[in-house]
Amino acid sequence: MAKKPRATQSNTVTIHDQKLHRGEGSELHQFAEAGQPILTTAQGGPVADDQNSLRIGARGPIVVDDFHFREKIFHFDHERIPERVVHARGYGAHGFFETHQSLAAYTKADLFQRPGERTPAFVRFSTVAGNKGSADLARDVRGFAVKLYTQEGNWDLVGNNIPVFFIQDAIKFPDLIHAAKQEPDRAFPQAQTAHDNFWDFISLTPESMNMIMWIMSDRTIPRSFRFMEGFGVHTFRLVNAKEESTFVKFHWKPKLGLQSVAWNEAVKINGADPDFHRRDLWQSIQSGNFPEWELQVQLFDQDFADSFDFDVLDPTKIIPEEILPPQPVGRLVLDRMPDNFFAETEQVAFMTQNVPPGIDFSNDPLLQGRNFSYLDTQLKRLGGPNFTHLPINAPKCPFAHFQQDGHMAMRNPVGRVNYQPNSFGEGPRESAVKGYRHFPAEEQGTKARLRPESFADHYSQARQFYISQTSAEQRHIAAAFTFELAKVQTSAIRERIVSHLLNIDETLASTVAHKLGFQSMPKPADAAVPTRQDLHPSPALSIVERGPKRFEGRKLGILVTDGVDAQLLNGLAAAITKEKAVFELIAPKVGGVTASDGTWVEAHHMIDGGPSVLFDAVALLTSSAAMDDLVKEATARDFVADAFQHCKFIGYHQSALPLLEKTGIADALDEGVWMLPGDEGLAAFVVELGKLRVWGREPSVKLGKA
Ligand code: HDE
Repeated sequence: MAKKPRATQSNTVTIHDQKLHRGEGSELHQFAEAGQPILTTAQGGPVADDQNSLRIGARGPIVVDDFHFREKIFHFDHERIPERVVHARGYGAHGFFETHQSLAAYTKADLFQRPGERTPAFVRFSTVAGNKGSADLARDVRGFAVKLYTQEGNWDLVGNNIPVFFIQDAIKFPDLIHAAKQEPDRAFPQAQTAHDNFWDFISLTPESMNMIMWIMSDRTIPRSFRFMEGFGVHTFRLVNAKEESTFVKFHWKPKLGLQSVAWNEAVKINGADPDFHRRDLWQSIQSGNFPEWELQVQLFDQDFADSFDFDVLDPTKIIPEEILPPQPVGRLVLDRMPDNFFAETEQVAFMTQNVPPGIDFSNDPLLQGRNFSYLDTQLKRLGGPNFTHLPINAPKCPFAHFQQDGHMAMRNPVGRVNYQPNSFGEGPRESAVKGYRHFPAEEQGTKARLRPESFADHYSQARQFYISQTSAEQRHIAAAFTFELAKVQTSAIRERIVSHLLNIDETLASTVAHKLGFQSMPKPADAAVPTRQDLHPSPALSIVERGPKRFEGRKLGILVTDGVDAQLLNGLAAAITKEKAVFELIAPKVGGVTASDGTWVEAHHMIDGGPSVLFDAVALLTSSAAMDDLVKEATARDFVADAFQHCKFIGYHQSALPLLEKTGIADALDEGVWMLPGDEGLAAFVVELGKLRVWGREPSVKLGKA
């Protein structure tokens, strides 16, 4: 039987209340007997009436005998577990990692031995500061946590979409996070760093300057999880079968290139679709467009580490790819959404200390601190030590140990023996050959609370990041600093940040100071080490330089009206599909429109619910007859104005000219605004879309010339 009758059924049940309690041929029973399973309590007892609690008389009190009611409400009351203290809002998917190049020379880790080998994977992306229900497009670092279910146990590479971090020592993590999250007395702002506490802490923490440049760049407003890089951040070790160690940094590179949104776009997306990133991942996986990343490794030895300009143990520094080119190892593909968000994405427990034999840690103090933290956090969040019994956390390789009992134990040792050594020859034993052996690094030194001198340069790489950006990206960084600091009420904090910026780039500092209305410039911040001017720009640090070459994987929003030229619409739809991109139709009414050939075209959105910020480019396939009404729609004008302001490509049917005029852009049409089908044809338009943005337009849009 179809699901729909349930609602009707429940009404019927309410009306026939008395009849049900007597159990006389209740309709619920008829329903269940017609093919659906019978509803039961968690103990398996069949339920006769799930609509009314047990009471004395129709208007009398509820009685404690109602074990079904008690159990149902009890369970509901306990549905929530503590959200993650950081990275609370996240979204995950299943997939696999496929090794392409054997890394056997560097590591004995089983998953890297054989080209072609696939390892099951689960990945969770997240924002850091916001609570579970916050919006996707907050300006924030994105978590990029990968669990690989290897044949030698789970390997968790718990990374971010930015290769550096704010702090050099894990002991500062609670301070950083307290300052970044909502202020404790007022509980706002949520999911935002644009407030006094955050910038106060940052202004007093010069080691965060490199990270701050990344945070103020468009890296923190990615267009999609699918178009961002992931980084292991720390230096790790690979250890091979001869027990030789090589240092390594891990990078995930998205196959479809990097892409971010504009800040003004992010602000609007958060209102139009707070689940923008979730929906994007869901839609692409459900439609078979599986996101893919290449795993690349930067490998180096102690000699390189000794000769490198910065300390490889300092997590606020990168090793530029131009100095140490990363090598491809394999690919990560996400091809399946979880069956249940809570069971998998919420309960997945990532832990940096989960490493297989052949992968080891370096002395990065942040990494070592993390290795402490992640086990604790799972105990608190998941309520007991048996969280590895949850299917999402359980290894997918054979495992055997004597850990037993505890809350929710689902697998206890079988048999008499639960210890070793034992004289019965029962149970698992350790293996000196196959077991994990920590790299026998020689360590010595004085026990003290120390920070190495080699961690002291806080500005040089921040400067290098800035000078590696295109001019559009540099403008965005200046605008982001201005936006954030304009929300800071304490002027001394604003000044302190500008004093740091003076050590990074004077033009950036003065632009920000000017926009904030400073009367005079502060002095540059005291620097332990002067900023190096000799570091070369690293194009790998620019999103625009690492953008896609094609429109593949992107989304075109097509605004249609009654009378839309059917041939043009079909042609554009075909060209977009051929490009492996997708399109959605936006219409004055969500039902749809009648095309020029009389066919009915269903729309995906009404204009109000489908603003152009949700799309990578737009097309206006209107008709003259519909124009009078359309130009009067504020949402239609916003659709065009925003697309133009956000430097997007716009294709239009000539009938849409009045809409361009009403929007005030008819005089400003540039190479990004195409009349369709145009002389060059639709295929040429779609090729052009691969550029994603007309950055040359941006200065004029900002000056309000348009
Ligand atoms: Fe985390 N971090 N972190 N972190 N982190 C957590 O673990 C912590 C750091 C990262 O999708 C927590 O299960 C400390 C760097 C991701 O479930 C917690 C320090 C990087 C996720 C924790 C750091 C990360 C977390 C909270 C300073 C990038 C989400 C919930 C030393 C390389 C994983 C949880 C998921 C989550 C501690 C710094 C990435 C409290 C103490 C650096 C992607 O254990």
